[in-house]
Amino acid sequence: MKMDGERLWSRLSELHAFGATADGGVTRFAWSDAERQAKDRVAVWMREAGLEVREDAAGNLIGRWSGREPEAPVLLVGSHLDSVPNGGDFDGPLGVLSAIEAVDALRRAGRQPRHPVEVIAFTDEEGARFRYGMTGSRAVAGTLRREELDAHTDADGTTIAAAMTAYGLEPDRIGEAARAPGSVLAYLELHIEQGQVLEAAGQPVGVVSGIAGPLWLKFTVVGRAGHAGTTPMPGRRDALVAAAEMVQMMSEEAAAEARTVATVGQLSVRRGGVNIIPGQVEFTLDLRDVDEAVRDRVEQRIRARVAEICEARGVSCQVEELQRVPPVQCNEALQAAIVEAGRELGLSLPTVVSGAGHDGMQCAGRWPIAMLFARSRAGISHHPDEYTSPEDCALAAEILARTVARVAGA
Ligand code: HGY
Ligand code: MN
Ligand code: MN
Repeated sequence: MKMDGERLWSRLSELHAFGATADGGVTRFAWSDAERQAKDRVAVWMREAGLEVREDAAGNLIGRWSGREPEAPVLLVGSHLDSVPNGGDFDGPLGVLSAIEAVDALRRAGRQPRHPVEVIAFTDEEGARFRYGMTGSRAVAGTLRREELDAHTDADGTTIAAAMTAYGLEPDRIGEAARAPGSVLAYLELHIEQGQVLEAAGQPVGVVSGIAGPLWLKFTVVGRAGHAGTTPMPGRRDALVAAAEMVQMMSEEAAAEARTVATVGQLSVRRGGVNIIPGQVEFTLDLRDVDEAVRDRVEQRIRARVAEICEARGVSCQVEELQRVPPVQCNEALQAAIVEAGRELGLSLPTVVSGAGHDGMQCAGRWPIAMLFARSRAGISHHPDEYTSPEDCALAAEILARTVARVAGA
């Protein structure tokens, strides 16, 4: 079975054009024109690979290969095409394009799977626009409630529902994207590692054992605005100084644990001015651990210390939960299938834990999921410098193709 690594590489480069930024990254938000253009291009490639293409009620792009038993449970293989602001070319697209190459390689080898295989490009995996995320995979898992589409808004106050409507979808039909448990055999995803474990081990590909769960919280700190020149330091209720102490504390609380990570990625001063004491500050926290009990313990410590800082500085703080995704373990049998596929190529794949969240987390309770990682240079991701070599991309795609053949019965 021969993987067309060159075509995979050229298609990865071609997708860069959709949402390209001035400094070499991509910004391709869910239900945006850039995502639409990328999906239209990928749909052509899906059809060229002999797939029947459709978009579901959430806007997930799906290419179906019916297989010998069209009524059998479906093997879903894919990733996402949306990105973070100014992200890289590999986070998501590598998994979608490799899945298409896997189907094409199997077809060219005259193989036909027993189970239907569906290549899927989930929409809104990153959650970059609405600070929610994995919306397309939640819809497929059947856990996304219609009212959630009105609850999350972007920086302009546009709801997910309004963005979907503008994109040509009908939010009221979101339930039609759900897959009945039993209708899906498994979900497989090839993704870049976005960390440095594989590179440090000198390994091109790894099999994922578990995925850390992201908890996203929004903190709104309210103090008292005032004149920067006439207000003495004692007695100030400076919302930004309080927030700064909280941010420092959150980083310290995470660092005190073995694997917990905490990131404050967004912070804004409401009606801020050079000569105004900040009266209100909003910031986000992304807190993760592969062990949910540890993550919860750190979360409670952070909440308690936020209250202490409020008390000490005479400010108040409102905490809003944006998303809480439990960590998941990948299916053992599927991991073994990936390891076997690697062995066919003379590789003994290392096992890695995913610090990044992925769409499979939303489906883990409904059907088995598994992932394999391709090495990331210097572990850089969510940045224009994100890079995986053409050789590593092609090798990982080859292992994905062999795993698909094994699992789908081709
Ligand atoms: O945030 C994440 O871990 C993923 O990139 N969505
Ligand atoms: Mn990402
Ligand atoms: Mn991703």
